[in-house]
Amino acid sequence: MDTVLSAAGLRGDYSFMAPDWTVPQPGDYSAEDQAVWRLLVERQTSLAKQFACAEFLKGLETLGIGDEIPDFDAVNARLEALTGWKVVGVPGLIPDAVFYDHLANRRFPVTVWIRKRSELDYLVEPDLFHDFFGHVPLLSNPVFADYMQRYGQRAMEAGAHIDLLARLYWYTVEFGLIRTADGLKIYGAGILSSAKEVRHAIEGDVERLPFEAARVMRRPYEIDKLQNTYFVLDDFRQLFEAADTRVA
Ligand code: HBI
Ligand code: FE
Repeated sequence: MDTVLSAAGLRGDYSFMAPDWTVPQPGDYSAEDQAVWRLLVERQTSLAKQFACAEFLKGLETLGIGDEIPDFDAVNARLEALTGWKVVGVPGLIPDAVFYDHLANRRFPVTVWIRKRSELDYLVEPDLFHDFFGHVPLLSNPVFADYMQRYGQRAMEAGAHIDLLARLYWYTVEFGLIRTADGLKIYGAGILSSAKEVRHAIEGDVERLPFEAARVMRRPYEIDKLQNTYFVLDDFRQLFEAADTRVA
């Protein structure tokens, strides 16, 4: 799906972007921004400790993601040493092709603004908390980091088949589950950054299917609602194979 960019509908400030749509991280988050970050981190970290895969929790710790809005440069110093990835600031949603190009070059776009307190449980566009807390920890895991780059490379050459790859992203990077020695765990950013979806994905009356790339690519998805189908990995290496599945 191509992310339609009607600047009118988007929240961020797109007027100072570099040619690659990046912007510097603001240095002046308000006390209210910090308070909203802290509320979200405390809520989601306690859920993650119970329901997230070990690799996610290890990433939170290794990258020092805690009670204050992370400094991109400080996290990048650690992240680049681990997997060669870095976080870049963006005003919000950016065109698919630009997004994929960043992934293909081990740059993860992170929205630089954070939601309002009134949006604690839901907001339409991904904000700083969803992008950073949800997506960045697993970029410290070598296998997942390799998958994300390979995904970006494949998406750039997908052409008409981009919808199939968008589904792969949706059912893995955003809403993926994984079976572990400690039981069913979460690795998807869309779940880990959501208050409601964590228990719904693990304990809810939903469909949980074994991960199989061709089946994932055939399964449409709906945004803006709790999912009712999840795909379950046995090992992150399956993702890497999926990224190389020939799409027709
Ligand atoms: N832009 N900033 C940003 N973050 C995303 O996660 C994002 C995007 N643009 C497009 C997009 N995601 C989706 O279409 C992915 O499937 C590519
Ligand atoms: Fe996301």
